[in-house]
Amino acid sequence: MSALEANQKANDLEAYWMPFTANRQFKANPRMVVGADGMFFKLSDGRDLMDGIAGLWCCNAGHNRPRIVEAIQKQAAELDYAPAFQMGHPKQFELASRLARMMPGDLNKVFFTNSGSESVETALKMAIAYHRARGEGHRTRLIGREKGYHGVNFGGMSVGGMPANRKMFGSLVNGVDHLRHTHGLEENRFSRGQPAHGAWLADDLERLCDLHDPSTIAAVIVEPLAGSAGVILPPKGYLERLREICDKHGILLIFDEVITAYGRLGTPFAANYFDVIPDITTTAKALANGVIPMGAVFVQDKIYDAFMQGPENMVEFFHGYTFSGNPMACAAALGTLDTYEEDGLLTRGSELASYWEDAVHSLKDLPNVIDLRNMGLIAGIELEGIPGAPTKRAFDAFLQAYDKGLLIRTTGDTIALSPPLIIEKSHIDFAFDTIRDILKTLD
Ligand code: PXG
Repeated sequence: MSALEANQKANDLEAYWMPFTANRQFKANPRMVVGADGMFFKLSDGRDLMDGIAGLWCCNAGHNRPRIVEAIQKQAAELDYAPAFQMGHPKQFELASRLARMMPGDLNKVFFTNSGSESVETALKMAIAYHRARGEGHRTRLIGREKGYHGVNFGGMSVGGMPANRKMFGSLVNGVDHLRHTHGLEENRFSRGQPAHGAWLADDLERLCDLHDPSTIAAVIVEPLAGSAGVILPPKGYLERLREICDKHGILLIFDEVITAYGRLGTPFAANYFDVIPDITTTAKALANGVIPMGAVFVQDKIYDAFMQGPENMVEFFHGYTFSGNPMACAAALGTLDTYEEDGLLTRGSELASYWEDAVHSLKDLPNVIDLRNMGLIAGIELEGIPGAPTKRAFDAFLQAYDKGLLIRTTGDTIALSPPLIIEKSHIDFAFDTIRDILKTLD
């Protein structure tokens, strides 16, 4: 192969099957990122693109942060990999201890994964195995929620409630049921922050307990605030009520905090924000600032303790990944936590939240805006879909924003924003001025 041919092959877009992407549309008109710094991506055409979504809800400290870059460089030269099973390295233990100290309640034990999807599978397996270890092997049923997103592996897809993510993949995991979602209650439209109405929707868990008998239910998994389905907030009192019902029936409550953990709501975790403590919390994304794939599952001491039975030479939990707690990811996460701490990022969202909220709700009277939702540094801008062409209006807004130098995310006909937590007021102004301009003229 000549150098020219090799170069052409390297630049060929055909071989790569892109995830969650309209491949043919993209390849006809690619949008290529070649660099990033702070709040901005650098595009292959030389333009800057303001990152309105922290990569994909993961670069909470912004891009190219020196602490993280240094930590990774140093780690690569010192210890590239350590076997994950029956061997350890100091940074795993340091990171787990530090994370456990950050978590509220008894969520003191930490299991490492490489993604949100893996964190979810880990949590679901822990829940079922926990009950079995305590002699309640009849508790195998898993309860998710309509419109929930818990990643793309079989367990997470099954407890998830996004029809497009499920329909192609057969009968999924059996023994799963779903709570009703909390979206679209007429009386909650244009709520600032947490909506007032809908705590009663948590009573749906009682309905499922009546139907299946609570003794068959291992766990309920919900996102405290659902991101992927279009920024759906929990009504006031809803999560508290879920916690109560789970306690009443001996069911574990899992919070999937893959997007809410590490400062997104202006508190370290959503559990802090809502003051509701789950039995298990799944995280990933911003744990290592999106720089290296990493996830962490937090469990209450009682869960870990239930596994620590039997002969001490036996593996207690037959689960784990080759890259669980790998040195590079741990180094990146430690550098990330240093950065969060030094810049006060885990609570910065609360300082900016009211400015952000005003900016979101300034869009209220624009054409096709049917709801606005905000919490911490998250916004959902729901547009009226074009009849017969769902998702088109929001995706057109995405393309126009890209042309104007702003990266947004759309799901269905909702625009979602979740910027790096280093965002300044001037960036917020730019983002909402840009979106306002677009919405004024969008078809
Ligand atoms: N749980 C939740 C709550 C998530 O939001 C996952 C699990 C899966 O994580 P991984 O790391 O396996 O992708 C997620 C992922 C979006 C968007 O724009 C959201 C996610 C991923 C990509 C885009 O809404 N969430």
